[in-house]
Amino acid sequence: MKKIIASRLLTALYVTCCLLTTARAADRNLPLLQNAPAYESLSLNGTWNYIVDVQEEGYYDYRMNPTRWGFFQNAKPQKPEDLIEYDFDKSPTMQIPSDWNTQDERLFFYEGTVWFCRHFNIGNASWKDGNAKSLLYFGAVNYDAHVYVNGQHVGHHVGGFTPFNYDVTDLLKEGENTLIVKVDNKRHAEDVPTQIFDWWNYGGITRDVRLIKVPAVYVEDYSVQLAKADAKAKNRTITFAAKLSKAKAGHKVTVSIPELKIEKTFSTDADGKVGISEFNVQSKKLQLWSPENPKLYQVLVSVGTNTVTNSIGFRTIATQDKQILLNGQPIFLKGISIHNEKPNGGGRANTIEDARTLLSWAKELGCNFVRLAHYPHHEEMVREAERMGILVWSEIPVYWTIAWKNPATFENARQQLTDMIARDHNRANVIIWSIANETPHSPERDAFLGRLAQYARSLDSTRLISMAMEVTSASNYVNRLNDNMNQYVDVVSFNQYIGWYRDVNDAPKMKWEIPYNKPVIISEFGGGARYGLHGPKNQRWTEEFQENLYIQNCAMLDKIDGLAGTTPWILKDFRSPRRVLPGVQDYYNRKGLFSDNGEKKKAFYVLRDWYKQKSMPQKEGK
Ligand code: GCB
Repeated sequence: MKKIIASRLLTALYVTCCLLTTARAADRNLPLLQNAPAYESLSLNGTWNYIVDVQEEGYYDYRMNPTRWGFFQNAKPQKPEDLIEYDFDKSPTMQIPSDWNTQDERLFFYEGTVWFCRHFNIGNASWKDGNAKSLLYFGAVNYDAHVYVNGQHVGHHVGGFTPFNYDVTDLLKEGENTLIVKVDNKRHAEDVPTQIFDWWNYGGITRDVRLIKVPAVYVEDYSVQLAKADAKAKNRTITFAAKLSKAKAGHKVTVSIPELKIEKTFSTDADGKVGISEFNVQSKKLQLWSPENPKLYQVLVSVGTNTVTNSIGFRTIATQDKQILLNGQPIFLKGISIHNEKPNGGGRANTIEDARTLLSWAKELGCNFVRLAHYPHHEEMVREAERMGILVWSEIPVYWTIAWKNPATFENARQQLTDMIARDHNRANVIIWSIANETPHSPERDAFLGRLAQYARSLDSTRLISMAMEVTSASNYVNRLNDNMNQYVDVVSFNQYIGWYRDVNDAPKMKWEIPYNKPVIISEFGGGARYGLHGPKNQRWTEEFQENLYIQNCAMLDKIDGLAGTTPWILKDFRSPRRVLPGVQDYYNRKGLFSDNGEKKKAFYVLRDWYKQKSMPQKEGK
C-alpha cells in the first residue's frame, strides 16, 4: 500500500513537473547567444544511440510506473530481477547532426518520437567553476524537443529550424554526463508549419549540438551595423548596441574593429545594456560589403577578459519607389529559391560543404541572391553566402493555411521569427525577412500577419520585410495583386506558376496589375522536369517542357513594371511526400534546375542567359 501511495505521489509530482517544464516560462531556455560559433565549446556531434518510440512509452508510461520507465533516466538494472525494458547503450547508433529518414531505412517515412542519448566527459574542467557558465546549444531539432541532462528535464523546445540554448551549469557533474533528447516530428494542425507542406519532414537533431563555455556575465546579444546615409557622404556611421546576460550597471563592454582602427568602451546601464552608440569612419576608408566585393571586417566584442570575434560586413539596404537600393545603388536581385536539403541525394543539409555546393550552383546560374525557403536554413548557409557575396531572403515556415485564430500558433510563429532574427541580424547579406508564404486571404490571416510584420519591424527596422503573396485573376489574362498585407511590406513578392498550373501559351497574353509603389520580386515560378527525359516541348516532365516554360516566363516577367528580382522555384529537385508519380517524381518535387544528383537540366541555361543579360537599372538612387 505504502509503495502504491509513494508511486502515486511520484507520478503526481512528475505530472506537475511536466506541466511546469513544458510551459515556456519554466524552461531553462535563455535568449539566444549571439555569435555562438565563436565561443569555446565542446562539440556534442558524433555518435548517439537512439530508440524509436512509436507509442511514446518512454514518456507517458513513466507516469504510471516511474521506477520502470522514463527513458530520460537512462536506468540500468541494479539487481538481477530488475525489469528495465530499454537500454540506450545496446541500441543502434546514428551520426548527429542528421535526419533519421536518411540514416535508417526503416525510418524513411517515419513521423513520430525517437529518443537520442549520448555521454560526454567534461573531466574536472572549468565548465562550472563559478567563473563560467555552460550553455547547451542546439542548432535545430525538428520539431519538438525535450532535453534532459543527467536525468533532469532541462527544457522543451518547439520549432524545427531555429537554434536554442539552455544554461545547464548546475546540472553538470565532473567526469561523465548523459544527455538525452526526445524528438518528435509528428504534424499538428496548430503548428508552424501546419500539417500539409511540400517538403520532407526530416526528423531528428538536424544541426550541431555544442556545450558552450561563456563567462559568468557575457554579452548575450549585440549588433554592429552601418547606419543609412547618403552614399556620397564623407563620413559614415557605424552603430553598436549590446545586452549583457545580467541586468547590471557599470560593466565595461569594448568593441573594436582593428582594420578600421576603431576601439570603444561603453558602460552598461542598470538593465545591462549598451544603448545604440555611434562612431564615425571616413567613407573612403570603409569598404562596403556587396556581391562584387563581399568585404568582411573582424569585429571583436569583449566583456571582462572574454573576447569574441565576428566577421561583419557593412552595407545599407533600402527601397525607393520601385527600386531596391544596395549601398544606395539600384540592384536587380538575380535569385533562386533553395530548400535546406543536401546537394546530392536527399537529407537535411547540415555542413559547410553542403552550403558551398548549393551556393556554388547558384553562382553558376549567375545569382547574386537566394531565397532560403521556407524556414531558416543552417547557419553556415547564411555565413557562407555572405562570404561568397550572395544576398539572402530568410523566411519562417508560416506556410499555406495555418491556424490563424490560435494564440499559441501566433506565439510559436513569433518565437521562430525572434530566433531567426536573433541568429542572423549581424549578417550583412541578409536583406529580407519574409514572414509567410502563399497564405490564403481572410480577416484572421490579415490580423495574424499584420501583427507579425509589425513585430518583425520592431525587432529590426534596418532590413526589408516581405512575404510571398498570391495573385488573384481579375480576368482571364489579367493578374492582379490585391493583398491587404501590402501596407506592411517593403517589397511586394508573389508566386506564380504560369506554364505549370496554367497553360504556358497564356504567358505572352498575361497582364500584371500591381497597384503599389514598391519593388516587386517574383518569389516563385517554375515547373517540373525529370532529368534526362526528353521529348517535344508540350510534353510534361520533359526537360524541353521546362526549358520552354522558362523561356516564356522570362519574356513575360520582363514586362512587369517595377520588377526588382526573381527567385524561381527551385535550385534542385527536393524530396516531398506530395510528389508520388512513379518513374517521374518518386517522392521528389521535380521543379529543380538541377536534378537531385546535381545534373543540370536544360532550363538552367535559359535562366543563366536571362540573368546574364539582366543589366542593372540605370537610374541612380541616393
Ligand atoms: C508553391 C509553394 C512551394 C511548392 C511549389 C510547388 O507555391 O510555395 O513550396 O513546392 O509551389 O512546387 O508547387
